[in-house]
Amino acid sequence: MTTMTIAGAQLGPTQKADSREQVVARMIALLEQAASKGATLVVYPELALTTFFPRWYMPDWNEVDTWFEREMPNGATMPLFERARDLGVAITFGYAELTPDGHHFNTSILTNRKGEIVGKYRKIHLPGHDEYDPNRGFQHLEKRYFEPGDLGFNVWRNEGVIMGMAICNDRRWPETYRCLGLQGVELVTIGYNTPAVNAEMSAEGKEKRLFHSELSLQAGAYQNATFVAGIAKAGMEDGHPLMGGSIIVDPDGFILARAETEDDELITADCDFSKCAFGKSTIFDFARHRRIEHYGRITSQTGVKVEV
Ligand code: CDT
Repeated sequence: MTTMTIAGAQLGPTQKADSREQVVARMIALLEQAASKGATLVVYPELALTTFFPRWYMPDWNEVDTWFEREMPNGATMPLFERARDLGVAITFGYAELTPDGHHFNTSILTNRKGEIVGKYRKIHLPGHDEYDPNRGFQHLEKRYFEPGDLGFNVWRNEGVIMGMAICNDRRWPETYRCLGLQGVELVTIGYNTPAVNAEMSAEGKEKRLFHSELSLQAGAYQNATFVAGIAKAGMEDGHPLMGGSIIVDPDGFILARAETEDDELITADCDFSKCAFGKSTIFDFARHRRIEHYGRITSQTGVKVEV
């Protein structure tokens, strides 16, 4: 199969008091809308089942763990998996994962059209900080609540398409897309929760943040000749604004679909995956043009070293 209608299910805000069951009902409504438009894959945001809880400082880990899922699917999400299977729609969504041996990850799963999980990704680029920071306008405690992902950047051949996942801040790092591009990726799905303002720089607002998001998603798509779906959780959540701006991008970097609201909103794009071949066999034919003998610093050095 080389063509597929992809749906991005942007979610509006989810408040602290909202239950998983309430959110799953909204996700199912978007899934049904997607199926009625012929979509066979629905992409949901990062931490889709809850409010973006890393904005809250919690000293008590028993409280922290209430935001995590111990198994997937579970009682709350089973109706989503079952409806997706009945409609024949693959899904991908993010959630906070607590493993049986006590590890905490910011995770995303991918299913096939039978509702079976075929892929899992654990967020590698965790932004923010790990202790309460009184100098910030609000907290972003991902480094406190999650460990860096331990699964690497992988791809799966799912429903005839080579798919890879990344989560939110990963979309700003070219290494993310290139690790997937080197495995022939044709669709990268990326859920996100991006505050509409910068906690450390009050002058940076939504317009610039939306630009940076689009810039990153479009560049990642073009430079790796892949489709990219970047799908937001948006709107005023617990009194804190999250930007929307969900988009689906083609392998030339053009935006095929864009969300207009900061609410639950479905966007769709008809994706012809044969379009990935041109870039992959010409300007971004990695085998012919990459010069890995000069890229050693990428993996041997983390921070900047000025030596001149
Ligand atoms: N969820 C997530 O990764 N959000 C970040 C915000 C960065 S500001 C600490 C993002 O890159 O959108």
